[in-house]
Amino acid sequence: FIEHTIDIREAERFIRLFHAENPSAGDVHARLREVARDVARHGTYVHTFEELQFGARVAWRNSSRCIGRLYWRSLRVRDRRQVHSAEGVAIECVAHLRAATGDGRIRPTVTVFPPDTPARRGPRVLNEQLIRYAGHRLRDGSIVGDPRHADFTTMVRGLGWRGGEGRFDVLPLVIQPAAGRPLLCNLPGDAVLEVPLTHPEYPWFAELGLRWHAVPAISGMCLEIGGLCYPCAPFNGWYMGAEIGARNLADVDRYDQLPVVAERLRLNTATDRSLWRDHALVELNVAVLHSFEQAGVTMTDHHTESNRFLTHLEREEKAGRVCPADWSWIVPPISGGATRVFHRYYDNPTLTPAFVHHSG
Ligand code: HEM
Ligand code: NRG
Repeated sequence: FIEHTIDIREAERFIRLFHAENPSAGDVHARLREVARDVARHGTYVHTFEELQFGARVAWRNSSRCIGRLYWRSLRVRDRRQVHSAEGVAIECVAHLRAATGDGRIRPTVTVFPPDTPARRGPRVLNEQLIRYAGHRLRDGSIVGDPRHADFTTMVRGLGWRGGEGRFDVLPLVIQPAAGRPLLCNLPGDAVLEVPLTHPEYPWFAELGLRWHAVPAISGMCLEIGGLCYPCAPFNGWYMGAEIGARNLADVDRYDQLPVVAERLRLNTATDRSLWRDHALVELNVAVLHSFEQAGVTMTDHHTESNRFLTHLEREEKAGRVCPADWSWIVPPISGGATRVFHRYYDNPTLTPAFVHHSG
């Protein structure tokens, strides 16, 4: 269990950061002594709610791939560190989705489950996001649905899932408790808000039968705060339209809809130089933004988000902090050069607290 004993220097650094940014939080030296004692005795320590909330918010602030960080201070933190059982985790993930979706006015939210400790590992959600569409592999090798999740779909079928065969079937949650078998849990329909896609000018667009879920809720990363690792800390904000319109529905290895849209638009797909892909991309993205707007579901566009991000950078600099940013993730996947975030470089040091991808 040595590997789960936390690094006291990481703990100290975090406690000092918390007190530096929260001067009213009390005596830093007393807290440092307490933490050092707990780590010496138990190999771990317990965050106060205020430390946890601050740690989660700063983990968002430090997410160098995220263009949406302007509102990092408003992240809602649901403290569920007492919930260990797979059933309990399932119930709280569903409650997270209901609370975060809020009829379409999406609230950035994170739910924090128990950390890994020397005595016991924390539970995990094996899904990459709480809401994802199945990719059904047919006998001829083709895939119906989202090819990105074909392996995961095969895996949950192996665990006994008897799901549909459609293009947009929501996958069940797979929860791995500290000990014992994984639990499968179908998400109740009212916890999964979806938006059918229509286009403001082309009535035929609805016939494509495209849709997407309202809430991106990443569950495949752990939250690292002060040397502690919370392996299950699903978080969500809202979508930027291009994530759906320029990637999920457009990528050749995802829903690959550009040829379909281009054909309906009667574009010349015989030559790359007609820019049929580019034209189809714009109409698909218009449809995504229009449909979410009509459905009253929070969504941002890449121009607005690019400007907000530069406001965020300025604020961070004024506060005397470096804001880490990864150009290749920050620049949107369409019209990069038409957004201001394209035209500069960024510092990108690795900072903690942080959200980190599970390493298997
Ligand atoms: C990545 C936007 C909220 C943490 C991203 C990406 C976008 C984005 C466009 C790149 C995704 C991609 O290319 O696949 C937004 C917007 C938000 C938001 C519009 C609205 C509020 C949040 C919140 C958190 C967060 C609440 C955490 C508390 C992250 C992280 C990544 C990321 C960790 C990198 C994910 C990865 O490595 O796969 N965000 N975000 N974001 N965001 Fe945000
Ligand atoms: N591109 C992914 C989601 C990645 C994170 N994006 C956000 N996060 N907007 C997709 O599902 O398309 N967020 O927390 O809001």
